[in-house]
Amino acid sequence: MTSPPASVDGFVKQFLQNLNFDIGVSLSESSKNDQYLALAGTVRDYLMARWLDDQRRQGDLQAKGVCYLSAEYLLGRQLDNNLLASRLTDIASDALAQCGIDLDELRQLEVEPGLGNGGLGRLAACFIDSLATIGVPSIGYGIRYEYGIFRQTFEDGQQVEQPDAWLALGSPWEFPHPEAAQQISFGGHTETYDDDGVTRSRWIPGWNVQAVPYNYMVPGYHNGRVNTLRLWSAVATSAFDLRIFNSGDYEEAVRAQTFAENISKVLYPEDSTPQGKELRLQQQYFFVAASIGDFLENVLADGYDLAKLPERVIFQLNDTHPVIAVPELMRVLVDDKHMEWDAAWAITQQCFAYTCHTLLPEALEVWPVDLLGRLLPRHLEIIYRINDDFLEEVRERFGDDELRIRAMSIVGEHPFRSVRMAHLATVAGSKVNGVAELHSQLLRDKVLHDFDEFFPGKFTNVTNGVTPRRFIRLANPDLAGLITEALGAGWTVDLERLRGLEAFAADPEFRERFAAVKAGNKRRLAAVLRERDGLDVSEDHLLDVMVKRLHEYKRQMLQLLHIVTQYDRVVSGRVAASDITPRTFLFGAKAAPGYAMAKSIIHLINAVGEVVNDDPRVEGRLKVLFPPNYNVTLAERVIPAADLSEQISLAGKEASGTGNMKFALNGALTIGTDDGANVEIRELVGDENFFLFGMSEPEVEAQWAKGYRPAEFYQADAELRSAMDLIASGAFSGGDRSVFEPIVSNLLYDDRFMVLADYGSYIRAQAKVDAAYADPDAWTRSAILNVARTGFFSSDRSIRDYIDRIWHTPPVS
Ligand code: 26Q
Repeated sequence: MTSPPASVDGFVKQFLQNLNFDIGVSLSESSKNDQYLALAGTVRDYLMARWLDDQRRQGDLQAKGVCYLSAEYLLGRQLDNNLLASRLTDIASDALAQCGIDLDELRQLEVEPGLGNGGLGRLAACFIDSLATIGVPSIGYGIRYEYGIFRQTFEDGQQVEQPDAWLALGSPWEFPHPEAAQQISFGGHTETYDDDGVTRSRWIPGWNVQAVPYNYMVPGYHNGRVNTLRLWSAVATSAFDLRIFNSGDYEEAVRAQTFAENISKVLYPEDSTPQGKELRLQQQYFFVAASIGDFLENVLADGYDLAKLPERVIFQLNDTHPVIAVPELMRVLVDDKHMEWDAAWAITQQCFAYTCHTLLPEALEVWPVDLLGRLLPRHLEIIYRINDDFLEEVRERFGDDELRIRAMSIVGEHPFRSVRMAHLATVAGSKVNGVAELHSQLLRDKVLHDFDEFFPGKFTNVTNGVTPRRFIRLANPDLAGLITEALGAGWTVDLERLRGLEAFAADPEFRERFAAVKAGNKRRLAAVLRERDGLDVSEDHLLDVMVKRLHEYKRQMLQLLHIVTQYDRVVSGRVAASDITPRTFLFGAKAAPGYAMAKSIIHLINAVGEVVNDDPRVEGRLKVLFPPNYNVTLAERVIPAADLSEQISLAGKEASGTGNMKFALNGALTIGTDDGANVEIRELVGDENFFLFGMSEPEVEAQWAKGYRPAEFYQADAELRSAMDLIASGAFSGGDRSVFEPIVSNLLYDDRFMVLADYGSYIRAQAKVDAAYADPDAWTRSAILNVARTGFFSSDRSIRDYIDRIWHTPPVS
């Protein structure tokens, strides 16, 4: 295996060869996209030898490894990351320059693979980066959606969704392996049969599809390691449509093909309140059955003794989306491999672990049994048996406490009989973890309390993290340079070393340079937004950023009420425009297409922006910017430029958050509630470097207990009343009071997420922000301390916690 030499001349040669022989064009005739594809091919070729080495090594070693099962991977652009990991950035840049090509221009051509919705999908992407960097034997398994998360545009301020055809211009980072396809079955019925005196069950499926794996390289950072991400794509089985074809029904044959290929067609853009759609369950089973089959047949050596499976693998379940893997492994062991039920169950329980990412009851996945029984009849039987055995044990322990038994059952009865996937995952998993300390505690105390009592020691915490490669090195090269100058190299893979920056916070010259980096990042962002969206960022404003999915619990409305309050203060004459701290409020958020309230809030943010930005009375001191289609690529520009990070969910609702970590690590100060990982951020950076506001989780509970009437908060606070009345008056909807009436009524009479209850505290905290920003040097000092003290949030640390607390899969060298 030749590996192209890591020299500029070698790179030029390989690049031109790729351009000529893989893309089929000469340099002078090539388009920018041709050049991008050839460049990607060159980087790929360079990584190839290491990749093959690693696959061989992991095969030879037979060490225990991780199969990370996730329905989403929100990867972001690949080129830059792969250049960085393989130390090729400068070489590639020089080589392209020799060919008269600007690397930066080619970077912009890559369409990011947006195969995820938000935090959970991005976490999976950070984790596979850390797994490769630490050197843990591992495979990421998922779905190769043909269309990722929709592209968002605005028409008259309202969200419009466009398909994300991310594969249209070529996909240089993937390697299809049709020869390694798995056949995946659905439907049909089950039967029992006599096998030499033993009664066994078998599944007679109704239809099949093929799962074709596409491999992606996951290079470790500067360690010569390359792991694999294996994403499955659905195609019709030839046997299936051949039969119909032979019957002479050509149209039906084509329809059958479309039906099969629909399975991996599109990512579901909901990230809570799952709709229980059949196609979604098909996707879930499709990818986990293919992954388990692939692992058992292709990763394990032939004839491997499955009784020892727990010594070789842990399947990590990224939320409940892959939980149907539990009955699938049982089916394979019991029906196909003829293992005894109890032995198979003991193995299965050791081979799975479950990560929960939510606290919202409506986000807990359930599948109606009639749907499950139709699509996966054998799996439903297996789930029933697991549940019977489990409830039997519960009875033995707690007696006939019917209420408790009903509460713990894997099969629920209301509003219709359905399988509770979180219960199945909890019963099956060797460990169950939440994603931040507070979240894990609330899981144990509330959501899964009975299970914690029943399975002592099963529950644990692994606080989320983010990869410093993408979110510091790539996104913030100037800060990375400054850190390296101060601390030397090495911090990228040992992020606790950032502590060393604490000493520099007292150094005026360092502070000046740090502030200059921030200013440079704002300039860079301004250039991007001008070019991308025609937006104007005032570089001398405080840049106040809220970027995340649009959800009522995340409370974009609270920030909007702050903006409207500031605006109202000026136009009502309560405050002189010249006394307002100049701020740019930057939003980025996609709403699930079926989530009407979320879409309406997007509309209102845009509407407020239209009015506030153009009102001369504001003297340009308040700007609301909402670039559409917030994604990983834009995040990499926005986060390093931010001064203030908005993490303002109602306490007890945000499981962790990971954007909060990215901002702190890039030197933004946080205004936030005591929720998710904010709690840990504040503990680390110190109260004086964090703007805390709002009720704590116990205070929220107490407020509910004594009865929450949001209208009372409205009545009691003149500024709140005035801001709400302004929205209700039609001031942001051309005088039409009906447009935003549902938002206003919802806040006044329902307000599930207690926006009005936290408003006063939020406004006071924002005043403290303004006061603090008035002393730029002190602000910078706080920002430096945020960077210095948040090295804990590297996803490398998260992965080490998973290894110690859950997986027990040491890195291999
Ligand atoms: C499930 C069934 C059907 C359709 C969609 C879904 C679905 C898809 C995605 C449900 C949930 C999600 C994503 C959830 C998510 O992103 N949760 C976030 O996970 C982050 C990583 O742990 C946390 O930091 C966030 O707090 C949490 O909201």
